[in-house]
Amino acid sequence: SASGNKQALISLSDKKDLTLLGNGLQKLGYTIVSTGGTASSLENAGVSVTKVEHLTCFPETLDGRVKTLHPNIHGGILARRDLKHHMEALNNHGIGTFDVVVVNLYPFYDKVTSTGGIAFDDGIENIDIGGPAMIRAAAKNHKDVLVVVDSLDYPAFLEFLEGGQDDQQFRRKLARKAFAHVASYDSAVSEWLCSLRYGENPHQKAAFYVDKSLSEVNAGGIATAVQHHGKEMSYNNYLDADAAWNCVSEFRNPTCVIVKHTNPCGVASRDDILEAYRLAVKADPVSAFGGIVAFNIEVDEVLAKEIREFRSPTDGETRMFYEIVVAPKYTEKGLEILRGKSKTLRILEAKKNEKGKLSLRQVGGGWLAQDSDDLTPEDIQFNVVSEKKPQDSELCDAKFAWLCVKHVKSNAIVIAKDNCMLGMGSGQPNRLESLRIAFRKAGDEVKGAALASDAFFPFAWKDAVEEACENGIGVIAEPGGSNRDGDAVDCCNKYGVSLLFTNVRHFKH
Ligand code: 93A
Repeated sequence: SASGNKQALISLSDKKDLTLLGNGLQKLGYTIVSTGGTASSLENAGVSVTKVEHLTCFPETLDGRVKTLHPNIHGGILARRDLKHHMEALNNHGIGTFDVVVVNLYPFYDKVTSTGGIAFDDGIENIDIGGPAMIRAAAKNHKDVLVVVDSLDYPAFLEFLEGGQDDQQFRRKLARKAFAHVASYDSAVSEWLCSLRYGENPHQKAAFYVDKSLSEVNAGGIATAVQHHGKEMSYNNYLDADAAWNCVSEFRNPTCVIVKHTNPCGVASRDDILEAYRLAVKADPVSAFGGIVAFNIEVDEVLAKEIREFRSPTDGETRMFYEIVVAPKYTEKGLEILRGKSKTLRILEAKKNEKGKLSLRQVGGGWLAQDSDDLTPEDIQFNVVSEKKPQDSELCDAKFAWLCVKHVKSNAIVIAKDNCMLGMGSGQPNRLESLRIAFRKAGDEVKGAALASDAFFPFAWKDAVEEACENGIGVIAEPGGSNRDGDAVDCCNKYGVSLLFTNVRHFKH
């Protein structure tokens, strides 16, 4: 040090065994330099101490965020004792060297995992910056600076100083421990930052992890979406936004998809995106309320206004409310208008998902992995197996319904016409029930519409296919492959309905 005394820098959040440490160092003739709280504790224990401020000639500032971040501190730790110009630089600035650095960090982990949790801002304040900087500096210069981060090491460390023998192995061991300590500290911060408010329900803790294996250039999907506005994304928000974005991304023409609880409840494609949006809402206005609205084209001023103003078709009065709008792009004006819809509305700008990725799901004690379901209608043959051949428009409707049904939970039935989903039935344990729900939702617009089924009609084929035909469906698309296929064909022939087999199934469990 400047005075010729050896100097120790001590800054501890956890003051356990501080007296042992302070007395030990004082007995060995060390000058002790400390931050505010540590200095007070040492003084109370009768150990003389110099305050850091005395060296920095600067008060601890920004509520303690800046205490030790100063060249008079870090110069004293980092200077190489074997380099003349380093030591000259210290001399010129009146900086003394530190031989010992003892630091433990703000108890970030304990704070954020404490029962009842802590507010986000409190978590942030518990991220230690100055402490890790001192620890890393001392560990880097461990050849000449001893670094201690664990009170359990105090006795061995004091013994080492007393012995007066240099031992680079011991110094290196402490340095390694110091870097490991800082690394795990930073990991805890990083993990905490990816945590969500809660999981599917408020009593479930949750976190969001981004897949770093995705290539930087193509990394798309909800994980990399930019949030322009609105409340923090929740666990369910991510699930629903993902479902909406995956579905809308499949369409080539301007399309709007509305999702509720991961199922599309409204889908429409139109050259005029305003009309597509209105139709998607109208498909099921009750479900659309509080849903996620996704577009596959830019949201401009006009569309944004429509989203902001559109009134629920259920009463013609209440403005529609949404959790999230997701689109590939927004105009400045469009964004501004959407921001004005509500404080909470989450506005996401997403890039297309990369294809050919692994999809993972958890079951008790393990993981299920599979390729993502990337098949599009272009990859699929719609083979006519009925006497009646579908008209071009019917084939078009069947393909549209097929794209929709892929994104509906099994058992999935979709009824569509003129690039618009009229009704859907999802998640029922029997296909007939899904079909009946789809018809109920579609109302009386089904004449000549297309019906898509994510899997073949098995045992209950007769009821299901017959009901579809009786209800006036014009074309049915299904994978085929049941040993009752012949009966389905006969039934469609009886009613003059077109039947298409795709040989492809789109289960979604
Ligand atoms: O807020 S900080 O990141 N900024 C600093 O400059 C700084 N210097 C030391 N935290 C800083 N510390 C930390 O303060 C130490 O790591 C230690 O945990 C704590 C000790 O403060 P006190 O001695 O006032 O109790």
